[in-house]
Amino acid sequence: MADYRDMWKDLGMDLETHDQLCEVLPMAFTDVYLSQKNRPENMGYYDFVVSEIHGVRPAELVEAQKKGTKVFGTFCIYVPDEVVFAADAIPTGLCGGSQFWVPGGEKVLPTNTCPLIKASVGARLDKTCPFFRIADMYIGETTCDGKKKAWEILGEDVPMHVMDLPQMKRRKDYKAWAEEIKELKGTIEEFTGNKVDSEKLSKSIKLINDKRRALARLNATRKNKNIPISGKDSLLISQIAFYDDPTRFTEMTNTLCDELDKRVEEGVSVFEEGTKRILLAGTPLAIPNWKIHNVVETSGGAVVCEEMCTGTRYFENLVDESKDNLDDQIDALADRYMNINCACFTPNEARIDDIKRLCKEYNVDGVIDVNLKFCNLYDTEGFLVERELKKAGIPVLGIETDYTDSDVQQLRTRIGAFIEMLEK
Ligand code: BJ8
Repeated sequence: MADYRDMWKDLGMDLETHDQLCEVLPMAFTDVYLSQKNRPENMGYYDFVVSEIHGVRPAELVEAQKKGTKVFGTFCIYVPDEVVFAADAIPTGLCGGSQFWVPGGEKVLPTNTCPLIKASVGARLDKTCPFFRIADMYIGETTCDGKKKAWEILGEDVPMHVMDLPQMKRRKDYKAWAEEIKELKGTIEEFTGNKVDSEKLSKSIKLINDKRRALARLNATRKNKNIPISGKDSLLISQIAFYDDPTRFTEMTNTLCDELDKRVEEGVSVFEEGTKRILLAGTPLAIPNWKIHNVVETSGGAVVCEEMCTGTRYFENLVDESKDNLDDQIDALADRYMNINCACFTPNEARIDDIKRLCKEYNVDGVIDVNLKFCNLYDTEGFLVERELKKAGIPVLGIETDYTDSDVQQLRTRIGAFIEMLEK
């Protein structure tokens, strides 16, 4: 990575501790990613973004701030980026996916909190992630109890706006979410001093839809018999989508898709014929959490789809682009976002329908239902997911994991046995 120490210092980061993180990340990346064979050439862009993960994009955000642009940090895919961009501000995803940050979170949170929350809080309080330092305001949401309480702690350290996400999907809940989006718009307008009008919102709806289209195109290539890209690489792209500049990201992803389409035409696969096709369902995998993909793809399986927030929940369904006034556009945003099926909703049968549909679309041999330790929502919903998949004749394995490496061997044994069972 180039030298960004001055920027990190100006951001008030703990440089000494941050150096430790900078030492381990490239090793993990080399082991998991660069060791893969026959990767698409255009993965070079994403490799570069990761190699400069705490440099290039943070530097762009800092530059934008110098010109008066505000940066908003987000933690959940229900938060509409469109509204932030429409106020000439920049959103950036902040979910923490590294064990490195977990102890910092545990200083203020109960140990039995999910690692995603602990890492996110630790990254801020320990001052070891530039993105967490750069964001002028955080946008939280009331999805799970752990997050709700974490916002109160983070809110003592950084301006925080919390969106009240309904937990049912009745008509009145859609209306309530539209009201929350309006309130968010008001907060952002006040904080940035910029007005959101329907023209700007229309542009940002198109901007984010284009990103979704590119991701959908990428994922469509994974439906083929010959799989032109590994699950690991696809996951990396999803993770980068959360914080990269959307215009550039869309362009680079479409360029990659051109290469993947060509691979499909030529029958190129990164996996051997007969490799079992696995769908991962469950809790999100924030960067640099590549553990399960790595275990699956080094145990004779191919991850072909993620029914996750770092997967289909992020890019499926577009916002209606035909609306031309603010009220209708906000309703269209509410409609699209309320169609995401997170386990924080009840009832949530639509998520099970999604998984079954995805299994068909991606021609899946088996599902691994992944739960981040201490996520009660997905853990509990896992019972219904697994029961319904079994009923539908789809083999399923439920696993629980965290961000440590302590369970890798055990996961290898269980996932290896599952894949072997699929082969019989
Ligand atoms: S839409 S999955 S990003 S809430 S894993 S913090 S739910 S205890 S991340 Fe999530 Fe939005 Fe839902 Fe997606 Fe809580 Fe569970 Fe932790 Fe979670």
